[in-house]
Amino acid sequence: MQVETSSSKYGIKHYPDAIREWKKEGNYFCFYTTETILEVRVIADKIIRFRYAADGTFQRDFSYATSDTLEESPIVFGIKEWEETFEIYTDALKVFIARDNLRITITDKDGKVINQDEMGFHWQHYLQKGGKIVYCSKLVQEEECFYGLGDKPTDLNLRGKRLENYGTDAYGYQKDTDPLYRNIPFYYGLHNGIGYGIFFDNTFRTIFDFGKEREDACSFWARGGEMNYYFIYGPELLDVAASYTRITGTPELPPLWTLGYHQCRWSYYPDSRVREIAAEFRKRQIPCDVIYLDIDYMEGFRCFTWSKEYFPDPAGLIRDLAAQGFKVVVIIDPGIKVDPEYSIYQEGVKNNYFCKRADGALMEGDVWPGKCVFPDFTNPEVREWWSSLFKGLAETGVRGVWNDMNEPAVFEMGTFPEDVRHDYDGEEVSHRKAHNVYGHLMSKATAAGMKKYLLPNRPFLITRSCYAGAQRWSSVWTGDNVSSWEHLWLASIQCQRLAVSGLSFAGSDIGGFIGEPDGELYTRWIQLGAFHPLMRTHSASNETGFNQEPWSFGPDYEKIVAKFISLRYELLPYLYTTFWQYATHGTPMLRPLAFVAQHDPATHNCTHEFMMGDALLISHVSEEGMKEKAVYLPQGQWYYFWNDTVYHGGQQVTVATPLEEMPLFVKAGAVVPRYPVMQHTYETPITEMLLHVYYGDTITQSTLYEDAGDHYGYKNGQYNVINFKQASSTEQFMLKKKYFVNYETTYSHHRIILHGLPFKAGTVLIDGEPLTLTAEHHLPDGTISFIADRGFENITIHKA
Ligand code: MIG
Repeated sequence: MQVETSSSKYGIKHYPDAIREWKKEGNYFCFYTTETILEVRVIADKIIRFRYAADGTFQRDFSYATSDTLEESPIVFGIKEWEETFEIYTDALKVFIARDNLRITITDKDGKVINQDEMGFHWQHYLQKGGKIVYCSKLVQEEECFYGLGDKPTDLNLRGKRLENYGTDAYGYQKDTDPLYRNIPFYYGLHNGIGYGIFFDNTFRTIFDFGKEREDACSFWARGGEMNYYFIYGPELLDVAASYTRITGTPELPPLWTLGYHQCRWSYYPDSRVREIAAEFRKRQIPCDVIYLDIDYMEGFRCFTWSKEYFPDPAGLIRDLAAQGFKVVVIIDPGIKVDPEYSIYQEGVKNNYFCKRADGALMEGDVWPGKCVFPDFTNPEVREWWSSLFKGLAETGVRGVWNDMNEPAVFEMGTFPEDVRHDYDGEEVSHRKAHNVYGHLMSKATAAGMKKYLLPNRPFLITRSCYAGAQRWSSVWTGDNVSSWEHLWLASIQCQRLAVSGLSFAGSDIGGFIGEPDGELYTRWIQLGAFHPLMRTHSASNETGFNQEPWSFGPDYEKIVAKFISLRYELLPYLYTTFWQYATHGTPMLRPLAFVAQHDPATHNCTHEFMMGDALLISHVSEEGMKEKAVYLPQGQWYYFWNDTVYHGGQQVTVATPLEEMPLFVKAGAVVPRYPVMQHTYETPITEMLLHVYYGDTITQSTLYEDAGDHYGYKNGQYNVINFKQASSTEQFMLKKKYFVNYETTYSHHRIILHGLPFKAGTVLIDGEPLTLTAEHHLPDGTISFIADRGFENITIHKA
């Protein structure tokens, strides 16, 4: 019997009744009620997947989010039958399923509640549109905080908010605008020190309510499709993040140059202007690796063409730029101009590659080129074709592609009407189901093409819209933001949130896309951007003629901007190592404070501070005229980056914030690898790898990963992983190194720069060999600097 409880404009809600039968097959269990079936799949001891067939029939089990390499590998699991419940257990979890109504309670091994259904799964007929709306509601636990959901421009903790996913071209969005460009139906809960995650793998419009409608309920639903979610247990939030990334996939390593500085504008043209910009960087000695070409490089905005007037010789331009150390990234939109003379349009029409309306007419809409049609990227054959179109760009020398407008955005209509048909890999669905994966699959096909034609080089892709899992092939940016202080603050939150939503490789348009920043705002934004995985200045300045380059605000600002871009380049080995951790373990590169110290409630609502990697804590300045800033430091000891003052964590400290500094701290004990300053990656071979070692009196591990920075040798083992362990005391400094090395570096030695030694240094022993420190080893800033062979294994310094 289905129970009627509430009715709304959507109709009666249906709830499952009692379990009548169950079965076990391999690692999954099915529970049958009168109409509803629940499938519980044990993916790993901390990952459980729940699927509900509302009226007895499961839909095709198919996902654009999950990684092909996801293995279902539970070690220990089983089932127990209790009077009122079934209990499925693993090594880490107990899942109780109520016999009466299918409601779920998940506890840890000791019976502590992690997550519990309120009404649990229920559904209703979508009277206006057909199909079903599928819901799941959970109880909000005591003091529970919620995180995740991709690019939402709102406070980090989502408690009390309702948000939805339906990719939208949100030009000039503001705080709390929703939805934005990306669709990431994944959130975290944190209560009583326990962290978990829920990934609702459903591509229809999804809505999440974190105790807004009813304070004690957290619910999520979709306007179609199946209730299908992965429950992921931590208890550490960072482990939840890693497991989520295991489900939805990790990226390959990007080419090192993509971690350099990117300069973009709508638009740099003609070619002479691009050359000027490049020359300006080198003349002013401001490092830069990448220049972007926005839509004006094309002939009448036709994708895969070059304007004969503005770019008569693109290969020549790109070759000359390459000689100066620049890579070129070009934009490609989904809209294909309706033009019977245009080969891409012809091919697409001939082969039926473009999206159609329900009545069979082509889906036409206006975008930059005028009237356009749009490839159906949900069709695998169309993806193949699209990938093949990148051959020309790759041969011309283009090293990266920028996918825009793929929410999809259409002038006037906003996006496609819901009746548009999509192949959806053979399923034939309406736009309601395909909307949230349109840009996702466009970027997937683009990345596949670029990868194929750029081999042996690694490709680079940046996309505006995507669904969960796009980190496997793309980076993202936060879209059309505004030159305002509030937006600087939002950029920080959005990039942190993207990082914990699987998309670490993200950045904002530095300085703001819409409007004109002043020198102070631009400088503060560069400071933040220097610690974002993707560092790109971009602006819509072609309308106003305004310039947004590092030198646009006068020499005083330029000097500081150059200092931070240079620092970014010095930190490249650290950034690259952090990327490697993300690519191999799924650990987010940016870590909100709550993810670093979840047992400390003072971190739970912290929005303006985060860690980049294991060692650096950033608390950027996002207020005009700020002279000092209060920063909360988690437990432990922290060095102030600019002067090595040591602070004790677990408290708020205040530091001065002159424009040339931003609050930046290094975790005591850490080893931070640095390169000498370069104007672009591979400018000259690295002859010395600097190791900045921060004395600490607890045992601390640090890592340095290195490989060729391009190509795929690392997949055949050509890389080095060097682990440092500092185990110092108040009497003795001790650094040990353990390594796997299989890649020949260009440098033969390290320069050790030791910060904060609390005692007078006696003799240094490098693998037992004594080194007597002289005045020249003691630098004016208080550090001790000396050289050690690349192969050193331990360094000891006794108190004098
Ligand atoms: O409707 O290509 O977000 O970065 O410069 C505007 C022009 C289209 C929006 C992107 C922006 C890009 C711009 N595009």
